[in-house]
Amino acid sequence: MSVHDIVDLRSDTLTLPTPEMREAMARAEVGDDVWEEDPTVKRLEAMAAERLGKAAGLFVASGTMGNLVSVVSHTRAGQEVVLDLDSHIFNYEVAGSAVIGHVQMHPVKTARGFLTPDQVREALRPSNIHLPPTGLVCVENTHNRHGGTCCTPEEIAAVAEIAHGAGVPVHLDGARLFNAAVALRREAREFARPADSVTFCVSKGLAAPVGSVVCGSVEFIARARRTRKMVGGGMRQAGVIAAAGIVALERMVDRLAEDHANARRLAEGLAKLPGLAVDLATVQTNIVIVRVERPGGPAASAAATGELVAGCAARKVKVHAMGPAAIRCVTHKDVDAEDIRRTLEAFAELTRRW
Ligand code: TLP
Repeated sequence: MSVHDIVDLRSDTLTLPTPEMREAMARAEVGDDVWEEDPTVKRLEAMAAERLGKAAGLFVASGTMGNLVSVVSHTRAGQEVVLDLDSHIFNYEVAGSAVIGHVQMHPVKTARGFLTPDQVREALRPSNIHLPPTGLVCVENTHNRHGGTCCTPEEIAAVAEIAHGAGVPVHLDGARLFNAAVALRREAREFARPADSVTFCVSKGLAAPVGSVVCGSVEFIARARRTRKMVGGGMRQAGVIAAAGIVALERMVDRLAEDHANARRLAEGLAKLPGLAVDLATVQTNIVIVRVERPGGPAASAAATGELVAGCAARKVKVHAMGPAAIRCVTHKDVDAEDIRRTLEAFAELTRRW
């Protein structure tokens, strides 16, 4: 029997805080963090920086805020940011970097969500009076829209070498960096080493209710702290939420392997059903993207996608439509093996007569 009434696979952001997190939150020692006097926030920042091998950390409200603060702190108005076409920063951050930072995005189409060194070399602008100077290169790991794919520390290093050779810094959107670390059995700091700044989220698979941490050099984090204040992210007794982030880092990283195993089981089951396609090579972590390929062309597939999402919801399984003919399922600590079985059963029932 599943312990969950509803199986919610829409995102790992839906994870609920653990009892230990609630306890830590209730007991957290706090102060005013804008005055840099919250000991719990400082502890989370120091712990995060240490895990990522950086000199300093900055607690921010969300992954979006971490990326915004990083982009704005690295660049000046009129510069260009080179990044993958499917990246979260380009697609899902409400053009914040353009609105607040006055930078232009230079998106590049990639195969697995990761820029190659050659693509970076090609995208960097030469010095020419007509051109916007390149101010930053961004990398995303794991990659959300490509289905939780991971790149290796060596791949990030190869890209950073080109960027740094041109005097351009690198930001890593590591919202799910610990998923990549667990999947590839590498240390988080290995991925962080080539990057000048890294954002990771405690609010996704690590199950804290709120927050992300930006890590980088002392000088960069001082700038980022000012930018965070500018965007309204200076929080006061934020130790109440940072306390859960500490538990997330201490206790929730290793268990991500369970989420990956559940995602794999789900992906393999879905791939066998009629009219559904899953590229199993992309299922490296906790995200499964299912393409709906119903005979009758794109319109039939789009209609079938809506029917599947609604049909799953009617069976108490929540999944997320991603684009016109794809569904995203994300595993996390509030989804167990029995929930995966229920999900496969729902999809099997709905596709039986396809
Ligand atoms: N992604 C969310 C949605 O915004 C799509 C999700 O449910 O997956 N970088 C990456 C790679 C992300 O996937 C996300 C969140 C963020 C940044 C932003 O983090 P938040 O939601 O904390 O602002």
